[in-house]
Amino acid sequence: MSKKNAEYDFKWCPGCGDFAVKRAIEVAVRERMVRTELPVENNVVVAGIGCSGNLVHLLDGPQPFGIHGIHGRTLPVAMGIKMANQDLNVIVVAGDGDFLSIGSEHIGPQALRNLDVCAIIMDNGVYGLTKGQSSPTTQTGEITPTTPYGKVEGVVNPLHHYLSLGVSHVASAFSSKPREMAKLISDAMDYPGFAIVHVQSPCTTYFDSYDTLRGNAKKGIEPGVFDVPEDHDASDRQAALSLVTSGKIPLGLVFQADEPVTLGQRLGMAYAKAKPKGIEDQISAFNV
Ligand SMILES: Cc1ncc(C[n+]2csc(CCOP(=O)(O)OP(=O)(O)O)c2C)c(N)n1
Ligand code: SF4
Ligand SMILES: [Mg+2]
Repeated sequence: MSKKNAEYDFKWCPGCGDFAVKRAIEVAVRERMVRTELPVENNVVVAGIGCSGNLVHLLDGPQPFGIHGIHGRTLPVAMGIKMANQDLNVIVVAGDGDFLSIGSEHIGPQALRNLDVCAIIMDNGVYGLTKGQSSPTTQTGEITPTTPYGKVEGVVNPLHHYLSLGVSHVASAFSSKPREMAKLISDAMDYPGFAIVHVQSPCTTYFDSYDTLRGNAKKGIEPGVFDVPEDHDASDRQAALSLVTSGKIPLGLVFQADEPVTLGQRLGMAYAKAKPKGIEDQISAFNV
């Protein structure tokens, strides 16, 4: 993607929504670097496996740290990084398959811990990298290589899922609105706690959903997204739940818990209560 960083080169298809997500993250990271005067090395990108995972190669020029790790395991890796150094700005990037299918078991525990990371999920309703299989956000009945007679399962509503699991900060974005997305990502990075920005990021090759999201008057298709109303109270979980079950996808800040206590703070409080043991006590703890 970058002439300046040829060694990080990779390919996305023309029109892939992930281009806009990459740009929005770059804008948000650059803005944060200027505002906080922290170097690029203060940022770590933890990527899942998928077309979306290529976002680990972020900026032209100096790069943030990056781990292109294991499919579905971005959150455990991010937790390890955060445990080693609370001061790092950890950005998780993953696809709908990576985060909501194989990786879904990690969302609830990290919500309960309030792991202080910003997760950006690129939802294209499909497994893009492996050539178009159905994902948790593929519509029921959709024909894909793994569902030749139509998908038989129901569909995950990601925003509802995050709210139900107790994620502290939930925002929703669309790759056709990169400026708004950059602001939502910037706010999510600043938020002290588990923040998810769920992005509608269409796959132009296997499941082009631009028309269903943006709408297409010529084809008689209504937009599938709407802006979060200005009077929406993002601290109200019930209001957030109503918003995400309206039948269309809200774009903007959906929910934000007030005064969150992060995992780092919780551990700090627990450590303060710990009574350090001498070496003899530690060894005798292993005696049977
Ligand atoms: C443990 C494991 N299982 C399965 C795979 C194969 N695999 C690679 S990417 C992927 C799905 C990617 O879909 P998604 O996360 O939605 O990313 P996208 O390519 O759509 O951005 C799968 C199943 C893998 N690499 N590792
Ligand atoms: S296959 Fe889909 S998700 Fe992957 S790069 Fe192409 S358009 Fe993007
Ligand atoms: Mg996908």
